[in-house]
Amino acid sequence: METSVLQRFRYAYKPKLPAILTGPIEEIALELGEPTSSLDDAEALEELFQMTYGKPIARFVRGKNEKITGSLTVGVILSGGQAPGGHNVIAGLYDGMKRGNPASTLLGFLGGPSGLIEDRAIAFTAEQIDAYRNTGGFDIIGSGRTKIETPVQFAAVLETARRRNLDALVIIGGDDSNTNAALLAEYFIAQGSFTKVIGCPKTIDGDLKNEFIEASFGFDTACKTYSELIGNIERDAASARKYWHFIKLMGRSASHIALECALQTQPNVCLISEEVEAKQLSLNDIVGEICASIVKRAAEKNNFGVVLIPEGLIEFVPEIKQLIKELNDLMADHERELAEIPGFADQVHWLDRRLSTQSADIFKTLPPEIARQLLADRDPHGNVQVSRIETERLLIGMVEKKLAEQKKTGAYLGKFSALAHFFGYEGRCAFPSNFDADYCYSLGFTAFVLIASGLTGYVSSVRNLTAPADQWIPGGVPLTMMMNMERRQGSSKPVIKKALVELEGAPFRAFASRREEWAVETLYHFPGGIQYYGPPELCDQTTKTIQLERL
Ligand code: FBP
Repeated sequence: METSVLQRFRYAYKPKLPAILTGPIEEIALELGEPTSSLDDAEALEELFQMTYGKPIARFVRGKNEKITGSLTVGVILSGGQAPGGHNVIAGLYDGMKRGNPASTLLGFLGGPSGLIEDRAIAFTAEQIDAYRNTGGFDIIGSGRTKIETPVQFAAVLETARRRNLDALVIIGGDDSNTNAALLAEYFIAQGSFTKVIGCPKTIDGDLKNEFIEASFGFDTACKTYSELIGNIERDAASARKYWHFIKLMGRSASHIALECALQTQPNVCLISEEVEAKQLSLNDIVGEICASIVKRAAEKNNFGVVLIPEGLIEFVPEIKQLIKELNDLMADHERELAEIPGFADQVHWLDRRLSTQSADIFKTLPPEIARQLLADRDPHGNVQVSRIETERLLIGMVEKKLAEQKKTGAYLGKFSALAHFFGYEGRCAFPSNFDADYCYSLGFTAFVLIASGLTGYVSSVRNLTAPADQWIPGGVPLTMMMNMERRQGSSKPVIKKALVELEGAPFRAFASRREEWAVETLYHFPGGIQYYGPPELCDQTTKTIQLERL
């Protein structure tokens, strides 16, 4: 395979590790704390996780660990959307296993959870691992979104684990995949299997975090990639002085990415879905906020600007949320009937008679292409695929209309010309920043120590992330500690709680304290591209979000 110059340099990069993981391997011992409890719904979860509930937090200390040098067979999967650094989790796990015992084998199951169900795997060689070190993407073994949920699927995974003689399975994924890891850990013990299960916190969305998981990997690189692009667009906007750029940013549900990019680039407007929901803002209110900035800037002859829109916004607008809920139910209950209705107009007519009056009215006022996108296929979890809904275009259309009305009354005298962008896939497979490269390698290595020490039902955790890497604190957090019960597709299910943007949190407060100024003035920030080589303050810093959260 031909390689770029940067790729060759990145192959040679040696990820930094927490100090305890760099010493003699047999001196990494475990220290277990007090029993833990779940976030909420302790009784129900204790009942569901009779074997694994309430385990103690694990940390590593210098001491004797006789188990660590045993030979192991471990399987690993990448699950869900790509996030920069996945290859380094695998490399860290592989290197840890080989340091423990050169005879150990790491199997990579292909295409995500379905590779486990169907038992499709490769045994990694040193050459393969070397060809993917410090690179973006999940192409080393691929990923997938299949959910392991039916008894048949659980039994198939158990069969794979038995056939392959797996000492452990590492699941690299987001909240749903780590919920699956918890269920599998419990199931394996209940079935008398010795296979351990360890999760790793992945997602660019940044919504798998809590006191012990300070960040999900990939968030740092993805935000830096988007922020570079936003900064470039801001400079173009300020140079050409003729466009308003509406930029939708990935993040299925939480607005962490939009918020972090706003902190890095200081746009004129950044919408935060969690605030929209908390204040029960309607689409018209949101359009009003954008127009207020446009009108004020136009008065200073600044007919240009930048608006950031979180991908999940549409689902947080109360009236649209209700509409989506009704559509989801109708589409689930009448899947066949609806599919047999030939034309879009007839589908709308069919829905119109079944939606509540308020939802039907909203549905009819939406531009046809947006209405069509709301009816597109759901993901395997039954969610609307928000990355396919062009919220940025919906808002541009509504803003245009409102400004035209304001022009008639003389309240607005400027010119409005808008361009729509969507940044999502551009950031998911970038070369991991030094932070993500180091963090992921440490997460993989930590997963190995947890496995070798005989733990199951844990997520690999590396903390103290705003300090230099040698001061990071590796360990394990029981998966049940991060869980509560939530209603999913009509019934109460154990799930790892998604971390949304907290309106009382330091990152949002930092943004809120500056946004009025940004809305009127041109105070753009230009972070530039990710720097991989140079002084640590340029290359190793993580996100503003984590820096503010850990102050
Ligand atoms: P994960 O939660 O699996 O990490 O994926 C997140 C994400 O990148 C979202 O930001 C986005 O909405 C979604 O994946 C897109 O999914 P797909 O890759 O299936 O188009």
